[in-house]
Amino acid sequence: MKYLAICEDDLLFQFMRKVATRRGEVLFLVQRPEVARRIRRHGGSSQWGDLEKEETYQKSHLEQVNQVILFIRGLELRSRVYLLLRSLKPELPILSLSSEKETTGDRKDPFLRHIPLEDIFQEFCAPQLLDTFNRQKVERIRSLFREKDKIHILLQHDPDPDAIGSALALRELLGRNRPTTPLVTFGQVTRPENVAMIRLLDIQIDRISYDDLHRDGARLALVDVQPPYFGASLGKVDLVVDHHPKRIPFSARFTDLRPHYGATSTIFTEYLRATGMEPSQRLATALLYGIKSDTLFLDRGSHIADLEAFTFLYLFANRAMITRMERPELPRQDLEALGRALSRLQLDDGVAVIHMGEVQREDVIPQMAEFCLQIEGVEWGVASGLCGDRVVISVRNVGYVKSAGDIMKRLFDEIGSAGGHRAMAKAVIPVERFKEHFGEVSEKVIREAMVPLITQREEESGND
Ligand SMILES: [Mn+2]
Repeated sequence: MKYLAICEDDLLFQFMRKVATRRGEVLFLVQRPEVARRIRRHGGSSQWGDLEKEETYQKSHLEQVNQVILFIRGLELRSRVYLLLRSLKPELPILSLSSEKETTGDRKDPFLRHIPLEDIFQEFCAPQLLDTFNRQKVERIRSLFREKDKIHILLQHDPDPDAIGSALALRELLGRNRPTTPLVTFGQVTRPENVAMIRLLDIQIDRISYDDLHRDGARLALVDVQPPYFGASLGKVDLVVDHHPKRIPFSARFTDLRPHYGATSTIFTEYLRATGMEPSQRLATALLYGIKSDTLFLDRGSHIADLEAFTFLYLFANRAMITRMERPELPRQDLEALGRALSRLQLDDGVAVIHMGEVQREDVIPQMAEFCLQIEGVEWGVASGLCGDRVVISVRNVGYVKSAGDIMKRLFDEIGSAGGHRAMAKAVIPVERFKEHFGEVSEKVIREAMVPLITQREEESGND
């Protein structure tokens, strides 16, 4: 392959030096003899001449050239050189570099490729700038804590994969471990996928009370959430790294908020990359799952940064394990309880109600409610079970119907805790209180309490 690089000075040579001196197949054609000499002094091959004269190209053996790289900044000279080249060799591939978007030659010329210089910067220099920016953030984060400090990494009430992945990454960046830097929450992990995640990756999340947040001088770091989320004051907050917009003001010693990012895990992946740390398989899996679930597989509100972080993590992560998290398995005993319940399944107006009796693991209940939605004609899935001394009821619907959260609140808020969103809700009621109120814990009782509220038409049920 023979390349001819046509340029005004040796800047292009500096860019291409590695290729140009190693392969020796790039001839630099410049206008001034001193530039040609400079290129030769650095090991390149060069010629000089008037770029607008045909004889210059004859001397460069244009007939043997396979490709031309054109790097002339002035638009007029560039156009004249382009036209001359075209008249000499109509099908010669030309790559043109310039600061304009597209100017040289004919748009329809199939053998002309144009690369704006800004794209080259974007591709190769911008990541470096981002790296130095992130490295500075990491230095700042590390300087926040002293060695003997205990750090609580506080997550939202029902920690999700993005928060969990981010918390693990923060711990890694600080070079710390579980005892000195525990993950804490005021609530607990409930979604089956997230329960599967912490089980498969052996992640411990401790429940904490407001009173214990700063016990024994413990420091406080928040990831994927901001202090106002918690309602009550958290005391002194050292760090907040999040991708949600700052709606309510708060103060912290260090904040890094990037609302245009799809996931907090993306920010932490950038931190890790910038410091040259290779994530362990466990950490990469957690972060990858965090990005994947928060962006609905790079769909919702995602950013090019999410895609780059995803690509980086993909190599290190255990993808088979992510598949297992997304399809959490049912424990055997619970499967039997489920089989019995399914055989009795009765549908009322698109509502499937299943009572599983005693279950080993609470997360099979929401999993079951979700499963019910896959049955033909079902718009609502209601699953319940007994976990120790509590009745747990989980509801899922197709989303464009009444609010599941409202119904659960109306029915169970007085005797237990109940709530949720339009499409998913949950109630937890002490068995004794449930019995006092409904007589017994059975499918029949739950069906009779819930189905009328679900199927009642809006106008009958008032304005909700
Ligand atoms: Mn998030």
